[in-house]
Amino acid sequence: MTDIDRPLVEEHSLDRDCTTLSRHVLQQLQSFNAEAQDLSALMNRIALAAKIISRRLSRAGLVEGALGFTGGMNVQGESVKKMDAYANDVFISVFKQSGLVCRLASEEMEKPYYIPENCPIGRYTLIYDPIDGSSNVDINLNIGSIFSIRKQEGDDIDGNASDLLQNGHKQIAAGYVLYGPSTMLVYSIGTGVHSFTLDPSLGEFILSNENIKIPDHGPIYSMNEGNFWQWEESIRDYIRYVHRHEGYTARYSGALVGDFHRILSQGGVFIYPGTVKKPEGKLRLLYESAPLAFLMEQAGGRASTGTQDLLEVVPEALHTRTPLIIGSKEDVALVESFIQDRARESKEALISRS
Ligand code: P6P
Repeated sequence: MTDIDRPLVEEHSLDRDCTTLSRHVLQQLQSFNAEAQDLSALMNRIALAAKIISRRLSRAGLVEGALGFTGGMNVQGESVKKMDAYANDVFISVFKQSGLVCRLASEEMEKPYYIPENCPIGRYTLIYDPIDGSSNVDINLNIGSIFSIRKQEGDDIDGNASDLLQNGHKQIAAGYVLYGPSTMLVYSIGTGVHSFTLDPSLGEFILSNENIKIPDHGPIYSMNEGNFWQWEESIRDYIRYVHRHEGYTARYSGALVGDFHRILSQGGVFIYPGTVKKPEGKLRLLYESAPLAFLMEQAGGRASTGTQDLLEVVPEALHTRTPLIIGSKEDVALVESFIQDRARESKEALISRS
C-alpha cells in the first residue's frame, strides 16, 4: 500500500500514539535548548511517578498493607494514609539521579526534602500534593496528585527554601494527575492546558485534548454545603442565590482534583471558602490552590481568594492555606460580588455607627 492509499485515520492514529508528554513539551516550546530539554525531562519524570502510583492504586485492594492509615500524623495535623506516604516516596525516588530537582516540598513533609546529588546543579523545585483526596482511597473513588514546578532562586544556604515564598506567577509549570476510570495527566507550561491519557498497553501518556478552554459560565457549583453554618454570610448569600435560580447543579466529590477537572471540563465554580473559625480556609496555597490557579487562568478561567487574585497571594510559609474560588470567569465574579456586597454593607454600618 503506497502512502497515497494509506487511510488518513491510520496515519493520524500513529502520529497521535507518538505524541507523548515529553515530545509535546518540546513542541510547545518550539525549542530543543537546555531549558526546554529540562522541562521535557521533568514532565517525563512526573509521568513516571503517575504511572507507578496508578499501578499501585489499580490493585491496592489486593496488596497487603497498601490501604489504611500509617498511624502517623502529617504537618497538617491529618492522619496519614499508607497511600499518601507511598506516593510521596515515589515522587522523591523518580527524581533521584535526575540532576534536575534539588528540592521537593510536599504536603506530607514539614520541611523540603533535598536530593544532595542533584544540588546545586538541579535548579528546579518540585512542589506537590502526592495524593489529594486520600479520604477516597479506601473506597476506590477518584483521587489525584497535584504538582507545581518552580526555579530555585539563590543558594538556599539555610535549607528553608525561603525563595519558594513568592506568588504563583513564579510557577514555570503546573498540573495534576487524575486517577479515575482512566489515569489522566493535565499540565501547562504557560502555553495552554493540555491533557494526556495513560495507555496502559503502551505505558505512555498520550495526548487526548489540547488547548483546553473553560466556558465563561457553567451550571456546576462545587462546595461542601455541610459547612453552611460555618461560612461567612456572603457565601451563604451565594448559596441562597443558586438554590433559587434555575440552571445550577451541585457536584462535590470531596477530592479537589476530580472536582476541579469537572469544572475545567464543563464550566462552573469550585469553592472552598474560609470559615468563621478558620478564615484562611483548608486548601494549601503552594501545592493545591496555586498550581490549579495557574492551570485555570491558562484555560481562560479565574481563581480568587474572594478578595484577591489567587496567583498574587504570597505565602508566609510552605504550608500556608487560602480560601479558594476557582472556575469560569462569570461564576467566580458572581461569588466575589456577594463578598463585595457584604463588605460594603459592613463598612456602611460601621460609618453610620461612628
Ligand atoms: P472537606 C482532601 O482532603 C482535600 O484536601 C481536597 O482534596 C478536598 O477538596 C477537600 O479537602 C475536602 O474537604 O472539608 O469537604 O472534606
